[in-house]
Amino acid sequence: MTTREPDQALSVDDLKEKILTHLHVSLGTDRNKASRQAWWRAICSAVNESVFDGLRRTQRTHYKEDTRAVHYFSVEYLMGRLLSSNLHNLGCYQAVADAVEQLGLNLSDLEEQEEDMALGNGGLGRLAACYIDSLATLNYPAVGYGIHYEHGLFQQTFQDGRQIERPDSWREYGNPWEICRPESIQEVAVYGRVETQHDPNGKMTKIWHPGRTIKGVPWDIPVVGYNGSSVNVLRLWESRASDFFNWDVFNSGGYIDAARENVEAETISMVLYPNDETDRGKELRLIQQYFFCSCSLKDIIRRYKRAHGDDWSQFSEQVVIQLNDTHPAIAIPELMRILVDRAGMPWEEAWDICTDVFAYTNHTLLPEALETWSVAMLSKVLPRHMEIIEEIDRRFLVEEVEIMWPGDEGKKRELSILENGGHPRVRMGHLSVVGSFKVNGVAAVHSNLVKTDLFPDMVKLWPDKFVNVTNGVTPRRWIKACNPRLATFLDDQVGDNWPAHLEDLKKLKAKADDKAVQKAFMEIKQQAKIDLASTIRHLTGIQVNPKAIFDVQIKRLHEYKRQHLNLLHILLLYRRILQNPDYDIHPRVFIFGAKAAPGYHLAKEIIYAINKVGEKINHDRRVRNLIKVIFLPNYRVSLAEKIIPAADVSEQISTAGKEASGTGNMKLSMNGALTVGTLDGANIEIAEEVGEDNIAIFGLDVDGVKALDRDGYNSRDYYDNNEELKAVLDWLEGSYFTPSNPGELAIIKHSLLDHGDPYKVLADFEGYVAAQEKIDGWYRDPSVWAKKALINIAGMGKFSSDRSIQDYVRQVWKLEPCNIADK
Ligand code: 26Q
Repeated sequence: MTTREPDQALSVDDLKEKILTHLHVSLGTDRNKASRQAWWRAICSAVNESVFDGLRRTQRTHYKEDTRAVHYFSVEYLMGRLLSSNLHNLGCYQAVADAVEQLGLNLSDLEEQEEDMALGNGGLGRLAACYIDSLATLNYPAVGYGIHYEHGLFQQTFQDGRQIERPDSWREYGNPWEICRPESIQEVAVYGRVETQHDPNGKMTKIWHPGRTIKGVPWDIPVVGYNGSSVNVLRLWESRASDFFNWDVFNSGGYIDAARENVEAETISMVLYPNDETDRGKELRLIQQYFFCSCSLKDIIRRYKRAHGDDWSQFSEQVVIQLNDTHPAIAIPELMRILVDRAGMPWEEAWDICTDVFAYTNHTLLPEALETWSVAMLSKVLPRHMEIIEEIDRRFLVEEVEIMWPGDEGKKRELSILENGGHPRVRMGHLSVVGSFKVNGVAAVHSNLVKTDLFPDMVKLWPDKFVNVTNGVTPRRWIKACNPRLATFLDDQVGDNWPAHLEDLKKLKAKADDKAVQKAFMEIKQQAKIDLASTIRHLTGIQVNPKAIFDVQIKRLHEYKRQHLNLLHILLLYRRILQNPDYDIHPRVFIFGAKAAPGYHLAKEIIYAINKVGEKINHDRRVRNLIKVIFLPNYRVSLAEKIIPAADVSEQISTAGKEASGTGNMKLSMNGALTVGTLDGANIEIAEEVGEDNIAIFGLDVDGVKALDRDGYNSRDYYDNNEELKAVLDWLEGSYFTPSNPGELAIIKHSLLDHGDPYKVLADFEGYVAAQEKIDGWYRDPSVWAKKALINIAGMGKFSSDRSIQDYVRQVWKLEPCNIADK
């Protein structure tokens, strides 16, 4: 399996031999008794021969050439499974599949042995994973930095329709993809106090006497680029008790205390926070963020010093750090601390370096999601950083704000990094904007709102700082690996360069009218739906009709994403079917996948409601199988890979202005699903690419939402004026869906009528129903449908994460690609 010259790749026989050898020498077992788990591991070990060699050559080349590199800082990476994607990127998927088959096994079956690496919540974490794939594919020197959580995002099951969370232990029995690097351990300090000293010249120095130190142990996960040239690394830090630690206290009380503190140190990287309101502002989360930022910065500086010694003058030419939201923003004062306190650099010089190194991506406008930390807590956990943040703020207000708006105290209050009040807080978004040379949103509309609504005055100070980089997804995982039939079809239609040049898909547009092409596409979709139907049967016991429209909403559960709008439409169809035995629609299967944050009560009630309504509908013979409702448990990357190829309809129905971009919208459209969507996030750009005849847009746009907010929105008006809407909302209140607990679903009605319907569900209901009717009409003519689906695929070139990465490189990172040497 050489990664460079696929034509000289190992033969199937060689692969068989390698797999068997690893079964023997790495797993210590034999083909007669090997478990599937052992076979899977043997395959991984065989693949790793190429992966690790590519990693070595890449690191050697980057070191020799002393290249500028991007360092992607993210508290989340949703990598999913790695075997299939590594095999595809190495160009040896088919050869390994053949080898495995000759060994009497099936590669797809064995892939199911792999636990998802679910070190993230949703879009932001999956975006990081797509971006490191593209960076390696495009040969850009890059390192992903993050946290080596012991437990990833919770696993979800349903009990009587309610979400139950269980721990996720993705590496309980070891993970073949990661390499521990004890030679690169870092020490990180927290707590303690700051001492101010003055030297004889009157120069003030600050000495932080930490309360505790923690060890950061790096685990490297190789990231294989498509076509296997670069193999970059994802470096994740695990916390351990420091070696400095006082184990040798001989009295027993001290020993027990020492053991307890060790446990606390190891808690830091124990679990991923599930994006929960109730977790905001938690001390452990702050320590997690600081822990990985400090380890990563020290790692970057160690590597820099190896080439440049104590000469800092080239640092910002060699290093750029991308902050994936504000979660790693504490890296800004940490770099200042290292430069000023440790390297003895004057403040101004250190600040110039910082503001040449950091760039910040914003992923949300929702006020409740904007991170702030209490000054009290920051002062306790990171006393020196709190002082540095205050100094950054002081200088910012004097040197920038006062110059632009002299004497304007209101402006200072609005722009200050510190939010003053009884309990002052640090606004991490403000800190990130002040400390970065570029700030970007993740879709055109979102980037504009970042400028107009979130940081309007920062834009006046630094108009060129704000840019847009529309999100993208890797077509390797999201078409080639997850939908092999479609991939082969695309190879035939547009040539096989599309995985690395997704714009090639536009050649498909000219063929969208071709009946034979349409038929081939519809057969591929049909096969994928048959596969998914069997997965659904397996996971839920429910039989669905693969000829029905597969209507998919897969994403985290949140009111702004409006899964309950989808539910209201389902209820409307159910009611129409019951009221009119001749009611005619094409059969539809509504498929949901979503986890709710454990402390988000209403989100969990929406899951419960969908499950209860589904139970009723799925068992009601009067429905004549016209509609089915399926909520697949434990939505995650590997389940998305099974659902997306089978989707006919993609639900992207967030309130306009709330979904920064969305990325599932792109994955679904790439796989030939038609979008029912609002003019929000990247939906707007998808609509531009595919044309308005090929997407079902409905509802308020951003200005419409703002106008309602301005003029006063009364959801009751919609309830009173739409008889069907009223009927379905009232239906939720009774005992129809929850006979043993009447009124259990009323909370949804109340949130929409009595609590102001903050996400304008009722305002968009009528438009949504009309859009769904349009979809139903289109589906009735397979040729009309196939043409629209093909035009969707043809229009997805823009949404490759390769294009996003090129946008970052040109607008922000200024990197050069680096070819990897053969030796
Ligand atoms: C914050 C505080 C405490 C605990 C957790 C968090 C937390 C964790 C994760 C806050 C936010 C997140 C994740 C946000 C996210 O996934 N945003 C999505 O980012 C995608 C990639 O840009 C966009 O496509 C989505 O629109 C956006 O919602």
